[in-house]
Amino acid sequence: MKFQERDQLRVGHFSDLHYSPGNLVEADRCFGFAVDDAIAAGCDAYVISGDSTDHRLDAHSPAFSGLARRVHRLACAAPVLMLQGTFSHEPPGTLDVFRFVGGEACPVYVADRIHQVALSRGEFIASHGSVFTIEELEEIAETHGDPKVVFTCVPTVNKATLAAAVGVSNAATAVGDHLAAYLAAAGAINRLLREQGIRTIGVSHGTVNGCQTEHGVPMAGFDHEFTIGSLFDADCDAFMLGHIHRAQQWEREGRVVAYPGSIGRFHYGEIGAKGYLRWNIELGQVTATQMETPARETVCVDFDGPPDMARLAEVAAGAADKFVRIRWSINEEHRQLVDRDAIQALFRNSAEVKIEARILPAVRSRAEGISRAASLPEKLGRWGELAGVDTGPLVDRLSQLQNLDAQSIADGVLANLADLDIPQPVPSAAAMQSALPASVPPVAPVQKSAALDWLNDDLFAAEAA
Ligand SMILES: [Mn+2]
Repeated sequence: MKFQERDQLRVGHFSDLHYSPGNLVEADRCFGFAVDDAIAAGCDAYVISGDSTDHRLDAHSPAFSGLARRVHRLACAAPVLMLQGTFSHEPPGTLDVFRFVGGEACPVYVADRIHQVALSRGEFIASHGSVFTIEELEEIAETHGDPKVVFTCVPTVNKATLAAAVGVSNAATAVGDHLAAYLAAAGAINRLLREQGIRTIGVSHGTVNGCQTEHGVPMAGFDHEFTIGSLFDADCDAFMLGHIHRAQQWEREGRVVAYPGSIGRFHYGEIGAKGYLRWNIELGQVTATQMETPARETVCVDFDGPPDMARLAEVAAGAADKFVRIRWSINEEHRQLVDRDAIQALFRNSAEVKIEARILPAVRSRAEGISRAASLPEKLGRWGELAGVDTGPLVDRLSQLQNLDAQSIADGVLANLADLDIPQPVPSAAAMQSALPASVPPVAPVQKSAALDWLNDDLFAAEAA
């Protein structure tokens, strides 16, 4: 058999294919490339670690048949193991039909419960319980020959089922506790297998505490499925993970835990290369090499304010055939300043231009702290501070309004006007020319009295701005 011819075991590991009508072009270009590449490399087995589909798919959708065609192609070359992923992406039962997609040469095995499964002479033999018993392993050795690899499968855990068993408040952390206990139990069997020279592979779909998402966000918390420690406790040579769309791996004593990341780039702003993992599994010396897929290239430009057209022109020059997302935030009253058609024209050579404008509603904040001022003059003073207005003269007049009657105020104003020595009204230039002799010197233009500004100015101009 193929397995016995060489010491190393080569596995092609794909994950998070997210086939759907919307993702079909990207998913199929990338998965198609990966399948061809892995087959050309001559892998001994293939693993798809969850989220093969993006959501519930109709049987007649091109996305579903496209996925089936690729999986069938893999199964014509070597045995395939498909793991159940996130239920919202891959509703339970979605993978059932893939059991019939196996090639003439090799089966497709669907792992949708927590258990172990041996691959022996091209055939998958599952454990009855969650781990193999010694008796089961002996029986496999007798009837099928020594397994070349034993998989420990941990598909997505149904938290609702777990919540029913351990209570809602404990369910989040209980997932991690239960899985850690299971992985430790599987570790005992895996150590036995490794002693006999049998390769062991873990396959799961979930979040490792401390991993990093495709957006560069570290996942840290107590409600994640795994810790790196619990995964290494399973004592598998290789632990193949799905769920997180960014490729990353951890190594300990020649054993490796790794996410290949999603097969393609399904969202804007994802960092890191996309691909599948080519595993080379030798006892005590495991490597997982990322083989890059031709994922689409995205360009993201963000502006805090209206978009800078010069900068956009620069970006557009290097964005031919790329997927471009342009975002800006702009005040409501300035939203019309942005010429969307001009932006579309700049990026006419790009594969896609996605424009996301965030319109900031005009918020008129009231004078901060004004409510804490005790008296009206103090409130006026605070308003003046915030609005940059000298409130001195206003405070005087406020005091007059508060303390004097209307007649006294009017008398005071008139007395002030008399003191100011205001010139008489000036006749028009035409009237002056006809009525006066040519020798009369021109009258200087009247300066408006500074003291009268407060009567004419808009006192609330600053507030309304
Ligand atoms: Mn996914």
